[in-house]
Parts: sequence; C-alpha cells; structure tokens
Amino acid sequence: MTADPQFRTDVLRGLASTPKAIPARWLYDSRGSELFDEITRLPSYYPTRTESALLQRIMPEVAARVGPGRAVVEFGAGSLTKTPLLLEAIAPAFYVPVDISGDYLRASAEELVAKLPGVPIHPVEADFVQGMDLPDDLLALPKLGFFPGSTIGNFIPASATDLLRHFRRTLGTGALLLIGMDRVKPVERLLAAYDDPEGVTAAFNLNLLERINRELDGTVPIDTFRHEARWNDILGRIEMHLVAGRDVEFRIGGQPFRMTKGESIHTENSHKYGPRGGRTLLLAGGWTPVVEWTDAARDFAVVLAEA
Ligand code: AVI
Repeated sequence: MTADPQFRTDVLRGLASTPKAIPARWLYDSRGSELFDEITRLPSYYPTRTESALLQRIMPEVAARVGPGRAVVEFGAGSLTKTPLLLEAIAPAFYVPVDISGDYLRASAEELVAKLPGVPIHPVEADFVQGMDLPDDLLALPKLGFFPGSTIGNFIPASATDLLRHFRRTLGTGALLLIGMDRVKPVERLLAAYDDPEGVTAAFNLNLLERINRELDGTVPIDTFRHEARWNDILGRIEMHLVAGRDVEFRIGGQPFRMTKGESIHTENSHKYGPRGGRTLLLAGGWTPVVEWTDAARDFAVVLAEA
C-alpha cells in the first residue's frame, strides 16, 4: 500500500517537533474507523447515545423551526442512526453528505438510500475543512447544515472558528446549522469516556503506531507505548497521548527518532463547551444561536443557529 504523502509529512514533522504531536485525522484508517465505531457503543462513552436520544426527542421542534424543502448538507458521511432522525422529520429537498473519503461516502450513502427511499441523495466528495462550494443545482435551495457528533470539539478554537465560517460561506444566506457540542462535566466521567475499562480507546490510539509502522516503514516498538487520556483544565479539553514507557529509539522511513521515558505523542483534542463557550464559538464563526437543547443531565447540547 502506498502511503498518503501528507500522512508521511505530518508524522515526520510531528515527531520532529517539541512537544510531539500528530494530527488526529490520521487515527481514522479502516481499522481506526472500526474501533471508533466500537467506542460509540461503549457504556462509558456517553456522547453518541446521549446525542441520539436528544435528537430523537427534539426532532418535532427542529422540524417546526426548519420547515420542509431545504437541502440538508451534512459535513461528514451520515450516521445510520442520527441522520435518518433528521431526514424523516423535515422532508428535505435533498440530502447532501460531504466527505473527503469517496469510498466511505458512497458506501454510507447507499445504506442511507436503502433506509430512506423517498429522500434524493446528492453525495459530494470534498474536504469541507478547507472550505468548498456546493454543486450549482443546489445553489438556489435554502440550506440546513448538519454537524452532529461534537466533531467541532476535535478542532482547536481558532480552527473551529474557521470551520464554522467555511460552513457559512458554503451554505449561503438564509442558512441554518444544527450542531452537536459536548458539554464540560466532572473530570472522572470525561476520563472514563476517553480511557474505557474495555481498552477500546487505547487500541484506537495505539492503532496510529501500527499504521505508521505499516504504511511508513516504521520500527516503532508499539508495546513500549501506552494510551493516556488527560484533562487539560486551562484549555477545556480532553487530550489523547501515546506515552513512552522507557527511553526508545526507532526509525520511520529510515529517519531516526528518540524519545525519553514518559515523553508523549499528542494525538487528539476533544474540547468541551459550557453554554457560554459554545455560544461564543458559534458567534465567532458567524452563526447566531437560535435554540439550544440539552439532555436532562446537561451532558450534551444540540444547537440550532442561523447565518
Ligand atoms: C469524533 N470525535 C467527536 C470523538 C470525540 O469524542 O472527540 C473522537 C474520539 N476519540 C476518542 N474517543 C472518541
């Protein structure tokens, strides 16, 4: 398998920096995506089931506010559980899933077509993080952006703001956005969600080293590393790290690296937002919050915002 040149660049650059860090997008090869899917079903990983139950509860109200006939643009290939809740409730003119991975996009679009035969689907293969234009035939329709899953939390605030601005430009005037945001909560619950007793999140994080060895001709001694979830209280985020258990030396594509015992590779951020922080972020990104719904425990929020 030939490696993505950007993967090589990001890994070599990330391991040469201090502190060491590799962008989280590289966690999601096919094994990583399978493991993430498993994470979403873990008892300690509350976001997915909390958001799904919340979406189910609020959908009549969402439908009343959004109205029929919009093009629903989902940033990311749709989930088989959350997306149908929205599409069944609002009778959209089109469903437009946008994803950088064409194969994954087409496979999930096919499953959604089978589940929702009445909804016209128009998949768009694009990197929405960089900003993108929609196909011309959708331009005249009013839009609803959909960005569930608290994926916005995986971007540092400056990048999250840029991303929200890109959404606004892509969706145009009169657009609405329905977005999921994970809330700040007691640290023990956050740590349990990102370091589950079953070890699935650990396997998800360590899979990055397997990918490096396989795709970039690496000699990283994987057994030497352990997964660690840390709460960064100043930045309001969970961080995932891969921590070296001893001094190690390894090569990637012939290039030597060394790490000292206890040194880590930072692999992901998951920012958590309070009501005020969530609102501020949306406003900075050009969106005015209209309604904010949460579950009874206030673990997770879904916000409807207007451009
Ligand atoms: C995809 N994203 C919203 C997940 C999160 O909760 O930040 C990724 C994840 N990483 C470890 N567990 C879940």
